[in-house]
Amino acid sequence: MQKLRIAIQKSGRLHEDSIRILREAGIEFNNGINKLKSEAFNFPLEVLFLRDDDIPQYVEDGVADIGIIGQNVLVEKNKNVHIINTLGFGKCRLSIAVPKAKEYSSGADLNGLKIATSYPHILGNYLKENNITAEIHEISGSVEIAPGIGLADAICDLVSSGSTLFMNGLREAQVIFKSEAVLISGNNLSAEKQEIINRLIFRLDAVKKAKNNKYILLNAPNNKLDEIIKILPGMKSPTVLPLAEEGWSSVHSVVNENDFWDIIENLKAQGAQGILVVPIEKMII
Ligand code: PRT
Ligand code: ZN
Repeated sequence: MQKLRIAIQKSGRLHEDSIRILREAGIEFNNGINKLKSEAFNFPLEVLFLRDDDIPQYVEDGVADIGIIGQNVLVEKNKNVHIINTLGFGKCRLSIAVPKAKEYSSGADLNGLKIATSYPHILGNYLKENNITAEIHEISGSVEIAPGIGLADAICDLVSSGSTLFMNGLREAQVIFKSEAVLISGNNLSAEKQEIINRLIFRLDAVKKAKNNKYILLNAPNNKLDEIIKILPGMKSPTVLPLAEEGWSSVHSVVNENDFWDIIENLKAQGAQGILVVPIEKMII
């Protein structure tokens, strides 16, 4: 039987979350400490541990079938691979930053500047689309120190909390790209490998849905049941069970994280009591 090969980051910001989502999908393997690859014990998957920058090329070449990387790397490397799922972690933005004291009101203020970055492709496209003429100075690391040492007038780098910019006397002027970790795939995979990918995606989706939803249990007076059921959509419809105490029922349902507090307030207003909310581990609709 064929095995699917997935490339994940060997060490760095995406390493742990990449391992975590595979484990949440029930796939067990040894992690990549001092290892180049690891075979899953209970799923037809082989995990390759690589530098994130190399993953798009490996997936394009078919050395790995799928991979987990930041969209920033995917777009910068511009390889012949496609996104099959977004993964909800590794969120950051690629931004142009200028020294704190420098005036910035629009992209036009970048004209004539020298901008240091490790993302020449994404920055180049942004400048072209916005008719800005600036010089791109490509450097591979410690981009944030470039203005301070006189290497550039501005930088274009990844930002999450903003504290690196702050500590280097820089100010975020313009977000040019928003990124999160994605699952990518190469082209022309065998039907057998595609089938394994489908199984993996099914599991990842079940985990994602579970995280976005909560299981809710409450006690409702029977004379308010109709109103309470209207507030709780459930997967099909809520479960209603009689309580030992006359005139009361126990209602069980699933609610979405986004509507959560509105729903709780409405339920209380309708006389619901003893409301319990519990996390869901996996959710298959
Ligand atoms: O060794 P390898 O090449 O595999 O790793 P790497 O050093 O190239 O990448 P790594 O581990 O730093 O980041 C991997 C991926 O994590 C990136 O490609 C992004 O998709 C994602 N990510 C999310 C980030 C950040 N947040 C982030 N804040 N990558 C880098 N940073 C850096 C940024 O470059 C800057 O130096 O963190 C600093 C800014 O952070 P704040 O919080 O101070 O704003
Ligand atoms: Zn890297």
